[in-house]
Amino acid sequence: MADNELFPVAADWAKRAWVDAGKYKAMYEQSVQDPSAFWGEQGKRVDWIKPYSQVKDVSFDKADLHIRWFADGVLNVSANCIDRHLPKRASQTAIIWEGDDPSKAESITYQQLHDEVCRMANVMKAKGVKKGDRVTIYLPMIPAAAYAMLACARIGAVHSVVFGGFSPDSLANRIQDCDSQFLITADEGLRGGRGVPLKANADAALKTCPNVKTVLVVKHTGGRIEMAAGRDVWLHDEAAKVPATCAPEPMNAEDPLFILYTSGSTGKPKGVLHTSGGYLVFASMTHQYVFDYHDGDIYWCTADVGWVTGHSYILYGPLANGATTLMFEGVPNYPDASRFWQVIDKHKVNIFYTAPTAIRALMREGEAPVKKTSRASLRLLGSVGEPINPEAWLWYHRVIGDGRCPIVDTWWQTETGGILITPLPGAIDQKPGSATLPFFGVKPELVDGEGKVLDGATEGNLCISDSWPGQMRTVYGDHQRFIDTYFSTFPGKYFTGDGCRRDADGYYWITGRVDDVINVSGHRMGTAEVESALVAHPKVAEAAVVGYPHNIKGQGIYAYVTLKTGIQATEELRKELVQHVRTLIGPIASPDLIQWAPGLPKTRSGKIMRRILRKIAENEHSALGDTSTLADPSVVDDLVNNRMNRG
Ligand code: 6R9
Repeated sequence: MADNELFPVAADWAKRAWVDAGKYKAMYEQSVQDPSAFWGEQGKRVDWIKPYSQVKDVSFDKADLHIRWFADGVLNVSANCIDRHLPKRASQTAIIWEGDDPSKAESITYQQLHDEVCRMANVMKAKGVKKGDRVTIYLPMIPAAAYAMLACARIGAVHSVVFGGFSPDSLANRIQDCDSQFLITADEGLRGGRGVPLKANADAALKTCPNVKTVLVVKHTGGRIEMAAGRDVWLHDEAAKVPATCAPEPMNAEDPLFILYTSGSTGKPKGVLHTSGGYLVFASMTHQYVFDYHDGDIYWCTADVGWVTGHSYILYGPLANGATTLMFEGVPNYPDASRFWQVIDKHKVNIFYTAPTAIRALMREGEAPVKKTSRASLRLLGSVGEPINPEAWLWYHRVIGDGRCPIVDTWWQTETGGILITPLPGAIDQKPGSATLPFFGVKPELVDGEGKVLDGATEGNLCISDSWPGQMRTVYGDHQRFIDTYFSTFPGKYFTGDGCRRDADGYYWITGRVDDVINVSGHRMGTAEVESALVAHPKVAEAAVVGYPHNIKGQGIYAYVTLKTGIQATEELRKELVQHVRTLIGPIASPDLIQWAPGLPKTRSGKIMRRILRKIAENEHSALGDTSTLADPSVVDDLVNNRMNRG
């Protein structure tokens, strides 16, 4: 794709949008020249119980690392997402819920949201949950998930949402890591017409979580489940006993709001910790400007609340802005490949935000399922989670948006809390495949392997050289790991783990992870996690996992497995290993391909040379590079000759 293929901002967009090109330049300049003045002003977009007098207090120096924003301010996030809208919006729809079953939908007004959140908050209080306690949420995409998160925010409890697709083991690890004693789950989830046994999974997880005292269960499908006496209670029973008002707890700006676990290149998933004030200011501001959100717009983000995109752009950003946000329980291809577009017509969606993997999967179905819908309400399209290939971008633009809607390709991470690099639709010309330019206050830098900052058109490791209010504050329970992971590779800078190219126009093109993290359908997966699941199988001696290009998922999971001596490599065992990984981590971690490896390429000091394994998986045998430093170069020939056909 030529760097100069431009989709310029349309004249009507420049006129109606919050920000046009001139304003972007002026605001961006101010935001990086004088961040304290800029954010001091922007911080006023949320309501403070006690206004802040300090704005930015940050050091990226690893000897004195600290990140504080609005540090002496006091606020409550749930009051900002609900109560302050009530005078004007009590009867406006806050959440449109669209069920997996197309005949099921609900509209929840801001008043109803208030009442439901207060009841759930009161139930939690009655069960002993206090400010600062961690609460784990393992729910499907139903309104109760939003109530649960906001109820935590209301009473100052710290939520940790665990994606409903994770296994009992993954759930248990996350409960143990933050020692949460309160779990909110549902009888079952529903996706594509099939039940997801959430309560049964939770029961299995809790076998190793003796500290969990209470499980609050939401009745959703009505499926049969076990209720443990003395531990498990139904939400509807408990909610009937408490009032529908609950005073919001005054919280310091730097009090934790939530923990969200995410995969890194090594070790167990990290508990990314976000705090209250800066996070909310950043989520709400980015939601308004990036999606050019105006009063009355119907906004739909298709993510799951189990991921950061669901936190910032289904819940906190939109609700802080008094928006109508759509929450979808189902999947793009159920009952058929037209579902997304039908939902858009049904609810007159104006702004639609999804992931490249969904676009590519739907693109494969052709234009017919799209063209039988009108999509006339659509004004803006968004993309998130992984690089969007220009072909998918152009299809999204031409077929879904009928050539009429700008596309915001938003680059960000769980760690960043909100969008950092993106076009603003009224200000920045788009190029298919580029996340374009930084948001206000964001200073990207590309550095080489030695940490030297590279200028002009170039390619390197993407770092951010100064803080923004939505930045994560620590890894829960392990501040040293926070420093080591993000601030040690390139001292004085936040290292994103992504590679990136900058073109002659200063546009950023994310090229993917440069560490051992792979991105499968927009979900982050640490190769180390999949490897440790594989080697936990009694027949496996050793395993190495890498990503490879996959047409729909972006990256697929390619596993090299060495079996223990005397174990037969059979098709059956291959299936067993896939199932084993699904059981230990969850379906998103299923290896797509498993290659039997009599040996793995290792250095003489015993390190697996992943670079070589990656090249073999990518089918780039000619680019294997120097293999002479390997302890046994002949293993490479075997791996190349027996490479799996990735189809
Ligand atoms: C929001 C989210 C973060 C990683 C990130 C990068 C990739 C996300 C992207 C993108 C290219 C985009 N990523 N958005 N790559 N273009 N627009 O996805 O958070 O789950 O933490 O993943 O996803 O590699 O480092 P998270």
